[in-house]
Formats: sequence, structure tokens, C-alpha cells
Amino acid sequence: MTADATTVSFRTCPLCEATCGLEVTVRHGEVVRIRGDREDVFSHGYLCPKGSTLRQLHDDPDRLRAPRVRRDDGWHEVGWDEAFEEVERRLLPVIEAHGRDAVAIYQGNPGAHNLSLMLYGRHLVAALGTAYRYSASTVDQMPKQVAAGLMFGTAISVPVPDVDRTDHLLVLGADPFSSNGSLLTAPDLPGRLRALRARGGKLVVVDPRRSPTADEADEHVAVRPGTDALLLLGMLHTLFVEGLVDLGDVVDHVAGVEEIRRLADGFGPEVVAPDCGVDAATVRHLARELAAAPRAAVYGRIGTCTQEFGTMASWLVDVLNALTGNLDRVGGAMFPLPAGGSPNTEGAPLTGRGVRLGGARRTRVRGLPSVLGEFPVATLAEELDTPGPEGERLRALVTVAGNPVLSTQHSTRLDLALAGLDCVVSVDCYLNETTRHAHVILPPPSPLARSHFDVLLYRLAVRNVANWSPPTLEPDPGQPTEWEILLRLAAVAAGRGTRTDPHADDDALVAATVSRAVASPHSRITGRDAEEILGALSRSGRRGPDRMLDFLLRAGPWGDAFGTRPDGLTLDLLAAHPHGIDLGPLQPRVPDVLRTPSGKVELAPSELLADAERLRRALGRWAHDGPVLVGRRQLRSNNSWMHNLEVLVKGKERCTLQVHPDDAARWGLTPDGRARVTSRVGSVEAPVEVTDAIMAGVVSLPHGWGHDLPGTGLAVASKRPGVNSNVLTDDQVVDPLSGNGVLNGIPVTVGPA
Ligand SMILES: Nc1nc2c(c(=O)[nH]1)N[C@H]1C(S)=C(S)[C@@H](COP(=O)(O)OP(=O)(O)OC[C@H]3O[C@@H](n4cnc5c(=O)[nH]c(N)nc54)[C@H](O)[C@@H]3O)O[C@H]1N2
Ligand SMILES: Nc1nc2c(c(=O)[nH]1)N[C@H]1C(S)=C(S)[C@@H](COP(=O)(O)OP(=O)(O)OC[C@H]3O[C@@H](n4cnc5c(=O)[nH]c(N)nc54)[C@H](O)[C@@H]3O)O[C@H]1N2
Ligand code: SF4
Ligand SMILES: [Mo]
Repeated sequence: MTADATTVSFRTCPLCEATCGLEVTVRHGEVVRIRGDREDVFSHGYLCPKGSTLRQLHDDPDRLRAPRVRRDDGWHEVGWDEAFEEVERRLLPVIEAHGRDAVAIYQGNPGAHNLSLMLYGRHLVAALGTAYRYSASTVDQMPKQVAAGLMFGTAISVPVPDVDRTDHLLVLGADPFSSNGSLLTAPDLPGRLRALRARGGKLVVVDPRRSPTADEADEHVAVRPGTDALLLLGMLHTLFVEGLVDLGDVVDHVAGVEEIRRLADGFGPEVVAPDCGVDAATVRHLARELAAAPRAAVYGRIGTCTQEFGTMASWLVDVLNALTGNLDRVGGAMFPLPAGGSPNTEGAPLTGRGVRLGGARRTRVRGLPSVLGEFPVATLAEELDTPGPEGERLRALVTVAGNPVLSTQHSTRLDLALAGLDCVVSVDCYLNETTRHAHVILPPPSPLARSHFDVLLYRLAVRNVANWSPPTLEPDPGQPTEWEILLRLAAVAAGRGTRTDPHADDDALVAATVSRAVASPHSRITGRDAEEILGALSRSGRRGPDRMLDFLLRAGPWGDAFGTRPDGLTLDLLAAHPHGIDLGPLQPRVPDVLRTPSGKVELAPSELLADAERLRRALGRWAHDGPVLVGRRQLRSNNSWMHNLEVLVKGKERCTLQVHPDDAARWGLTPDGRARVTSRVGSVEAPVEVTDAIMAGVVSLPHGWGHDLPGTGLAVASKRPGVNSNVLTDDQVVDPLSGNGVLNGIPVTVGPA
């Protein structure tokens, strides 16, 4: 390519879970246009307003392009060697004096959309050697992972609604018209839901708000926040009482139906109705319609996860899918077969260790157990600011692609606690509310200057698809790749010094991965010669995540198995298909997908049955509750980190408090006024938006705002700061089984500001 040539290339948008294909036009090394890739096998040209903003993100003058070190006199741009030396100078003394458990790591959401972070993040975690592993998972989907893990054997075996072929979709606590879907990868999900209705199917939305999705649905059921598990039990009760239970094709692979029958016994529609704020007839009708539909699916997301009964609700969603014969059925809730491999495509089918709760480690202050290898992020602040008898506490933090100061509960406390640390290192592209506490910031390349493949999201996609993108642009001079940053950081943390060669470390990691696979009795390359495999991988000259991905693809369920299935997938094949390869609609996978110790779908895991007692004790509580706060997402926003792009934030203020007209009158709020919202832990002031789209007794604020803290480098975002809803969310309340934060259903008082 000559410098003045115009090139058009194709890549997958990394901003949300929808994996849309982008067509990127570059002239003189500059991006001049981004639009939807009409030939993308999955998105067919669809884009939301964020997709084209990769260009503005790339050009954002505030996006960090060189490492920064904070000294007494402020920030300094430094070279990469100096940055790692600073990390070593600060981190190693903490580890020497206080041990590895004095260091915490927090991994944020963009890591799930980033090939380097997906494949190399765990090596950094391992090198840190700390039990204090945190991530955005415990303000997000941990309940889904726990429920799926207990039911199906691995934490990523979350069935996805087969939206393109279903006749009836019941959505709880998700707003895909704003979010584009989550744990449900489907580009243009709004279009797919409209298509469902156009072919005569039905869309039902259960949400305390008449969300943009509910607005386009056939039916909207307003539910009181936090009561989804009760509603789902009321529906299950109806199925049993009216003889509507039918397990369909999975019947021989399911255990626990009787236990569910006994559980539902105490939760008839009349019992749950007062708490849910949904009348008993509606509960029955929801159940009957679900059972009667030829092909139906139930889908729950953020609203059902980030609440006090998140794991219960997530579990009961799939119990309903199973008892209506829709689990693993075409048009029901299905398991993808991802090309890049997954815990449920590896190992031996119909057996496994399953998922065990009550983790090996507990947090020091509150004694909460680790869940799936990490601690609830709700405990991070107290582990920082509450010293033990010997002065023990967390003294250092590494953040990777995360902004917990805006994204996690009781953020005022966390913000304060972060100011007193000996060492904070952030791998991040912005100087924002969290990274302003860093001593060293290590910036990754622009999303346009790296390769991409959605290892995680294809495990949750409504079609089996594989699409790899090479870097569109050259990285800035001297800019390392993100995997190189992680491996160097890992080496420093392990005490191996600042001058290690990440390429040598990568060679060792690939060799170890291949050795394990050929030695495993269940891999697709069992008993093969490791040298032969490594030789095949090195022929392409690829390094880092691309080589690792080539391995995952070739050893995966669709792969060429390094020659034994010559038509199978390789990264070379994907490179020759810039619009992706469609591997077809989902196929039934039970029982092969199961990795539970029993080899069955465990409909009634004992941990969940036990937790149902907590729900039983709570019965009656919601019926007389005061006002509560819930969240919401907005199409032109992406958690906390894209508010620095003028194209996305311009226009009228979006960070508003939605209030029902009756409440506004009751609390003395005026439509153009401001309200003060106060919870147990904090208080914020926000502009009022009076709307009957929200149920009375509930108010809603979007999250990710609050860019008015001093010391950030976000010129655009700080002009339209909005308020941080997590000033109000309580760090002392979690869903006990998953450790997940409770971000919805927060008791508040509201009055004029
Ligand atoms: N009240 C309330 N709070 C919520 C939620 C809610 O619904 N309500 N939702 C929760 C959910 S679901 C999530 S996922 C979390 C998100 O929580 P976080 O993951 O903590 O927050 P993000 O806003 O996604 O921050 C992403 C950070 O990564 C940086 N970044 C972006 N791209 C890259 C990259 O490629 N590499 C690196 N190294 N850094 C990058 C950004 O600059 C930013 O600092 O928020 C949670 N918080
Ligand atoms: N534009 C945009 N897209 C995004 C993101 C973004 O920030 N902006 N974030 C991405 C991320 S990280 C995620 S995890 C996904 C999340 O994607 P979704 O799960 O679709 O999240 P939301 O759009 O917040 O929708 C949650 C809904 O739950 C409702 N709700 C609140 N409490 C309850 C309750 O107790 N019960 C029920 N039934 N409903 C309740 C809220 O009113 C809201 O409509 O979106 C992703 N996509
Ligand atoms: S829907 Fe998601 S993946 Fe598609 S363009 Fe928008 S942000 Fe990107
Ligand atoms: Mo999320």
C-alpha cells in the first residue's frame, strides 16, 4: 500500500456485544469513513450510532498515546521502558513488605471485546498471584454464570434465545433496543425482534419501565424491581397446576423436575402478585402463552442479574425454558457451537467437575467467598480502606480496561479509598475517574490498530459465525500491542524484571498450550506431535493472540485439526474471508454440551433450592416498599467511557431522573426542575424527566455518568458530566450466591433539589 492510496478494509466493531461488521475507508493513513459492511455474514450492513465513532475515538486528542507516570509535580509522558521501571519501583516493595494479597486487580468490560485481553489477561492475573481478583463480572453477569454453571456444568453455557426462529420471546430486564443485546450476540437485534413480530410471533417485555424495547413489544408487563424470581415461580406454579409441563426432546437428560414442582408449590400467582405488582391473571396468562407457543424462549438480562435475587431469577429463566420444552429446541433457548472453542466444547461430554460455590478464599473484611475465581467488586473499597489488626489491607491495584470509580457500587467510597494507595497501575486509553488515581498508565493501541476476533461473544451468538479482523491502521511508532504490554507487566509483577521479551514468553505460552492439548485425552489433536503442531502454527509468522487464535480455531469444533479435516477452519481461511464465515444456524447440543458431574441438566441444584428460602422469607416485603432506583442504557452511550466523543454526547441532556407523573406530584417535582435522590450511602442531584414510561414508585438514572471529578483528562465528557448513579448503589448488599452487585431496586428518597 502506498501512502496516498485509498484502501477499504473490513473489521468487527468491538464496542458492544453485537459484533457488527464495519467497512473502513482509509486515505493517506487516515480514516475517512466508517459504515456498515453490507457483506458481513452476520450484520449485513447494520450499524448503530456508535459503530462509526471508532474514527472519532481513534482521533480523540484525549486518547492516551504514550505511557504516563504521576509524580509529585503531576503527570509526565515517558517511554515504555521507563514506565515499566516505575511499575517495578512501586509494585515490588508492596509485594515484598505485605505479600501478594496486598495487591488487587480489576478487569473491566472492554476486555471481553479485546482479543489480547481475552487471551493474555489471565497471564497477568496469574503473575500477580493474588486472591484479590475483581472484575466487572460482579456488576454484570455473574448470576448467569453461576446459574448456568450449576445447571449445565460450565459457566459459559448460557443458552441464548433463538430469536430468528422463535414464535414467542419473553424478555425480562433487558432493553436490546438500547443495548443491542447482551449474553445474546445478534447484530441488529432490534431488526430481528421486528422480524419476529412481522412473521406473526409475539414479543413480551417484563420491565419496570416501558423501555424502548417494551414500546415495540406486543405486551409490556410492569414488574416491581427485584421480584422477577417471584414472577417466574408464579409462572412455574401455573405450568404444574395446569398440566402444562412438557420437557420435549431433552426429557431424558433432565434431573430435578419434582424438586421444582415442590418449590413452586409455595409460590402460586396469588402469592406472588402483590409483591410483583402484577396481577395473578397476568402471571397465569404469561405462563399459558409461553407453554402454548410452538417455539418460545425466555431471556433475562441486566435487570434480572444486578438485583438481590439475581442468581435465582437467572436460574428460573432456564427452568422455564426447560419445562416448556424450549431448552435446546430450534426456536427455543439454544447452545451455540463456537469456532474458537469453549469450555463446553472441550473435555469429555456428559461429565465434568461442574461449578462449585463457596469459594476456596474469602475476603478479609466481610468474609464473602470467591465465586468462579473472583471476589465481589462490592468488597473492593472496604478491602482498601479498612485495615486489619496488623494494618493489613490492599495497598496496590492494577486496573485493565475498567473504570470502577464510575461503574461499581458506593463509588464515592471507592474513589476516596483509591487516593491512598502505594501503587496503582492502569492499562487504559483514557485519564478518567479511575485512572487519575494511577501512578502509571499504560495505553493500548487504538481499536483500529489491532486484530480482532470475538472469542467470548461467539460463545453466545444466535448463529455460529467466525470473523477475524486484521489491524486496519499501523500502530503509532513505538506503540506496543496490548498483549505485549500485558506480558511485560506480568513479568514485572512476577519479579522477572523490566527487560523481558514478551515474544519469548509468548512462545513458551503457545508451546505449553499445545503440549496440554496433545496430552489431553479429549482434545481433537490427542496424541499428535507437539512439534508438528507448533511448526504448523509458526508457518504463518503470526505471534501473540493471532497465533493463539489460529490454534484455538484449528483445534476447535469447526477446525482443520491441523490437517486431519482439511476443509476445517484456520486463521488463514478467515483471513481470506474478510466478511466472516457463516457456520449456520444453531443446532441442538444436549446432551453433548453438558459438563455436570451427573451428565444431566440439573434443574434443581441444591444451592439454588437453599437460596429459595431467602426468597420465601422476603415474600411480602415489596408490597409495601418505598421508592426504588433502577438503571437504564442509552443507545448513544457505552457504560462510562465513550462520553468524550462529541458526536455521541451532543444534543439534549440524557442523564435524567425518570419519574412517574404521580410521583412527581407527590414529591413536588416539576418537569424542568431538578431532584435530589438519596440512598443509604449517598446523594445526587439530577434533572427531572417526568414520564409515564416508568412505573410509579420507581425512578431511573442511566449509569456511567459523573464526569465532574477533578483531575481527569476528558475535555468533552467533563463539559456534560451527568451524575454517577453508583454514588447511590450500596456496596453492602450483594446477591449472595454470585456475589453480584445490586444495582437495581435501590431504596431511595426523592425530593426537589
Ligand atoms: N448502576 C449501574 N452500574 C453499572 C451497570 C448498570 O447497569 N447500572 N452496568 C454494569 C456493567 S454491565 C458493566 S459491564 C460495567 C462496566 O464497568 P467497567 O468495565 O469498569 O467500565 P467501563 O465504562 O466499561 O470502562 C472501560 C474502561 O476501559 C477503557 N478501555 C476502553 N477500551 C479499552 C481497551 O481496548 N483496552 C484497555 N486497556 N482499556 C480500554 C476505558 O477508557 C475505560 O476506562 O458497569 C457496571 N455498572
Ligand atoms: N448503548 C449501549 N449499549 C450497551 C451498553 C451501554 O452502556 N450502552 N452496555 C453493554 C453492556 S456492558 C451490557 S451488560 C448490556 C446490557 O444490556 P441489557 O441487559 O439490555 O441492559 P439495559 O439496557 O440496561 O436494560 C436493563 C433493563 O432492566 C430493567 N430493570 C431494572 N430493574 C429491573 C428488575 O428488577 N426487573 C426487571 N424485569 N427489569 C428491570 C431496566 O428498566 C432496563 O430496561 O448492554 C451492552 N450494550
Ligand atoms: S450495535 Fe454494537 S457492535 Fe454494532 S455498531 Fe453499535 S456498538 Fe458496534
Ligand atoms: Mo456489562
